[in-house]
Amino acid sequence: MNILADFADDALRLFEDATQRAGSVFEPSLRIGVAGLNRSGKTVFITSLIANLLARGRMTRLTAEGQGRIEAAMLRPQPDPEIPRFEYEDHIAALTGPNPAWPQSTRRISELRLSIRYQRTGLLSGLTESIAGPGTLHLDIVDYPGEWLMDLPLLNKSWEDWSRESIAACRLPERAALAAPFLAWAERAEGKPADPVLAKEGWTLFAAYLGAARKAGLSAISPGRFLMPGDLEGSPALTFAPLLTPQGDKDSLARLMRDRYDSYRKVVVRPFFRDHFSKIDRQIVLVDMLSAMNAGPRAVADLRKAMTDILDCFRHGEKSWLGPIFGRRIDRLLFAATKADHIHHSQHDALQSITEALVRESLEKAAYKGARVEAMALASLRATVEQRIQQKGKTLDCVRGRNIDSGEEVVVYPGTLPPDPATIVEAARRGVGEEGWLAEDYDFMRFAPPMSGITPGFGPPHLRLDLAAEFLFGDRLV
Ligand SMILES: Nc1nc2c(ncn2[C@@H]2O[C@H](COP(=O)(O)OP(=O)(O)OP(=O)(O)O)[C@@H](O)[C@H]2O)c(=O)[nH]1
Ligand SMILES: [Mg+2]
Repeated sequence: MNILADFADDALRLFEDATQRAGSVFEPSLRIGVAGLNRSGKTVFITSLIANLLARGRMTRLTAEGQGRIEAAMLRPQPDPEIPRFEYEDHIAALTGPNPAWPQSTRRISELRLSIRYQRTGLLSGLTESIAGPGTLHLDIVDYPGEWLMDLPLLNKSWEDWSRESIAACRLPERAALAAPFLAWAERAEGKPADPVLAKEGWTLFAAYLGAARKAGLSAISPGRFLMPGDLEGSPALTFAPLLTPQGDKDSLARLMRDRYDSYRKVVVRPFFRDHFSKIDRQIVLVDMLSAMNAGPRAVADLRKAMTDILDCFRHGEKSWLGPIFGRRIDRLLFAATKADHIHHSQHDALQSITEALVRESLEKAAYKGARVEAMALASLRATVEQRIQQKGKTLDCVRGRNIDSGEEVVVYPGTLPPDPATIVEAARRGVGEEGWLAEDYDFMRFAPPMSGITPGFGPPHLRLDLAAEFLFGDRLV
C-alpha cells in the first residue's frame, strides 16, 4: 500500500478544508462528531438535539438561550452536497407522531446543517456587531451506522494482527459457541490455495458469527461493514475472513484474504474516516452503558474492549500516519451514557462515574493535550417519568413509561447501581461471572417514545441535552 501517496492526498484535503473555513470568519462552522456503536442512540440524539434547538423551551441551560440571546435557529443547505441529507423531518415525525416509534438502524451516512443566529456578548460585541451584524454559527452534524466505527481500529492493524486477534476473540468463552461453524471452516481452510468460492464461504460464516455476537449484546465486532455494508453489498472487498495461519505464498488463500483485507482498509475504511473525522471540531461519544450492564460483566468487558480500541486510535494524534485522519485537533470530547431515563435521577451520578471509569484508562494514555474531556448521563428523548412507590415498608425509586411491546404503562424498579465504579470496571476487566447489576425489573424495560407529542415552543422532553449542547458549542455562541 502506498502510504506516502495516501498521505499527500490526505494533506491536500486538509488544506482544502482549511481554506474553505478561512473564507467565513464571521460565520464560522463547527463540525460535531457524533460517534457511538450501533444502537447507542446517535440518530435519536441528533434528531432531538435539532428539534430542541429549533424550539428551545427545554434548553435553558444552554447559556446563550438562558440569557435570551438566541434569535433564531434554522436548517440550512449542508456544506457537502455529495452526502445524503439527514432525514430530520421523517425522524422527528416518527418520534413525536400519534404512534411514536424509534428510528430504524441507520444504513448509510447522512448530514445536516443547523444555523444559529445569536446576539454577541463581550467587549468587542458592539464593534463586531456593527461590522458583521449578529453572530451566526453553523453546526454540521453527521450520522452513520454505528457498526462502521468499529472499523477505525483496523487502520492501525496489519492483516496478521487482525487475523490473530479475531481468531482469539472467536475462542473466548462468551463467543466460542457462536463462532463454532466459522472455526470449523477455518480448520478446513488451512493451507488451501486462493479460491474465491472458499473465501466467500468463510466470509458468510464469519459475518453470521458477527451478527450472532451483536444479537448477544457484544460490542467488539469488526469489520463493521460485514453487518452494515451500505453500498458495498456483495463487493469482493468485503469478502474475507480471518485465518488460523494468516501467512501463505503468492497463490494461497491467505494471500487472497490479506489482499482483500488491505483493500478494504484502503478503499473503504480510510476514505470514510479521512472524509468525516478529519474535519471534526468537537466530539461526543455515546455509550449504551445500561444495556451492557444489564447483559452482565462479559458484555461490559466487551464494550470496554471496543471503546479502548477506538480511543487508542484517537490518541495517535498528529504525529503518526493516522494524523491526517484526525486532522484538526478535537478540543472538546464528551462521553455520554445514553438512555438515562431508564433509571431514576438518584442513580445518574453513579451512571456517569461508571462511564468515566470505563474510558478513563484509555484517556489517561491519550494525547488530548489541552482538550476538555467530560462525561455525563443523558437521555436524548425522555420516555419515562419518575415515581416513588412503597413496597414492604421500603421506598423504591421507580420510573414509569409505556412498554414498547404491550403499549401498557408500566412502573419499573431498575435497582441501584454500585456506588463504586471500580466494582464494575474490575468485574469487566476479569470478564467473569454473570451476575446482573440491575434489578430483574430492568429486563422488561424497553419503553416506547412518549405520547406527549410536541408542545409549541418546546422540543421533545430530554435529560441534560442542553448541558451537552453547552459543552459542545456553548462557548461559540458568545
Ligand atoms: N428510553 C430511551 N431510549 C432511547 C433513547 N435514545 C435511544 N434510545 C433507544 O435506543 C435505540 C437506538 O437508538 P438510535 O438513535 O437508533 O441508535 P443509533 O446509535 O443511531 O444506532 P445505529 O443506527 O444502529 O448505529 C432506540 O431504538 C431506542 O430504543 C433515549 O433517550 N431514551
Ligand atoms: Mg442510527
